[in-house]
Amino acid sequence: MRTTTALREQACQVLEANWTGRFTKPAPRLYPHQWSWDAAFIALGWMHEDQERAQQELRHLFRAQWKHGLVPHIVFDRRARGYFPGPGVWETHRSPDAPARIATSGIVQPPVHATAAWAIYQQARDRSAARAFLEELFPKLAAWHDYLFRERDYYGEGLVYIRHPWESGMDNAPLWDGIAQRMHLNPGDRPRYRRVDTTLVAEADRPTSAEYDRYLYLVRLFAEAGYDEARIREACPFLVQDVLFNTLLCRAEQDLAEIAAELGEDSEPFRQRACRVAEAVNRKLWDDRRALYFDYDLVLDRPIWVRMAACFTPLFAGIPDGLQAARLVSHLEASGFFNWDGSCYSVPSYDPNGLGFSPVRYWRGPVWININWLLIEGLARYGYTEHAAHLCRTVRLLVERNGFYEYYHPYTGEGHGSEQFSWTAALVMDLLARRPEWMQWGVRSTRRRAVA
Ligand code: 9WN
Repeated sequence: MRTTTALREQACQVLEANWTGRFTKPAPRLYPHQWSWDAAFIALGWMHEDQERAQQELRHLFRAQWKHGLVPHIVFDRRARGYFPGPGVWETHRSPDAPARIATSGIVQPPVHATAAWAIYQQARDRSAARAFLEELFPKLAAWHDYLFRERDYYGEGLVYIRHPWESGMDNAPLWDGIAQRMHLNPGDRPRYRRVDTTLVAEADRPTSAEYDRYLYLVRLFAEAGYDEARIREACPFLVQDVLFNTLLCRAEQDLAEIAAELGEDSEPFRQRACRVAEAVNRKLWDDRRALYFDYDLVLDRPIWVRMAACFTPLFAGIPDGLQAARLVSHLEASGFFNWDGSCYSVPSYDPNGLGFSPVRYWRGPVWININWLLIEGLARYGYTEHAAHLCRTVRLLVERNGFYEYYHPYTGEGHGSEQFSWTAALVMDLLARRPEWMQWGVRSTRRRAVA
């Protein structure tokens, strides 16, 4: 057993090692640029250690914001090499909205940024610097959310859509299998490329080549459409209203309302938008019979009945009412996602009984710390403190025994993907700082045994 101080220091060393002087890389070699939702999670760790770096993380990302508000999922670092697909594949110069001097991708990731900015402000020791930071970021965050509602909630339902699996952050989740199968690629549609990821980590951990073909097919479609959202909407075979994305947007709108109020701005429009998203998630994505939230495929006009850990995350934004929350928690316990008895490190990314579950392949089963962090906060929000504490202890066990990996085997706890993964370290730092009693090694669950 390590002391809390030792664990915190080790986590901090991971962030320090991945700090480039301008932003923090998600991982030393596999991800050498800046990623959008990683930046927000990483800032949640830095804020306990170095307020300036937490602020710098988000500032660096928003410097690459497109003119119409889009925050790109990758901001490329000119000095870094060794990631595919790089700027030459994205061809963002085809869009009049892309920044002229900064190379970026042309898709987005879940909007966790207002949530991170508000948390940084609340934790800040240097209040005046934090206020200046909030004032600077507020219009950019508002423009980012405006872009999402304007371009991605085209039908005015209160739900935004994603147009690429990478936009969900859960790249090869079984959620997308049905859509991938519908994307019949002719020989001429299959882009020629050489992957780098499988030279850096085990091939068995990563998405397959067939999945990559489709990721790149979509990127080419976007580039050829000049990143024009109307043209993309017409042609794109992948248009999904995702539970996790909309949940994080709902929470981000709540946090943007807090920021607006703190700055003396009108917070009402943000509160109203948060309520609209919550209502729409409950109206369209909640399945009352199955007691779970499901993604919605806009192309086929039907739900995607695939059970991911992300299907439980509306708890994080306070979207379910008390009864729905109780049913969600019962479902979590009954389904194999959550185990009091230690038979599985909770919570795996995908249903352990689901078709195609894999304990090692990326978003098809392994435990990811960011999803667990969202569930911990969501369960705590509704008063399920024993459940939240149980997850905190399993997170601690995973990193203590195996290190700060990108993801973990749910049965052995073995680390997979990249080592020295930044958001794993950052979110452990956050839990150690804000949930110290739950992160205590050896504190037994008042209900049943923690993972042993
Ligand atoms: C593609 C950086 C990113 C995370 C994503 C994760 C993975 C990229 C990749 O790494 O995606 O965006 O190359 O596999 O799935 O959630 O933001 O850590």
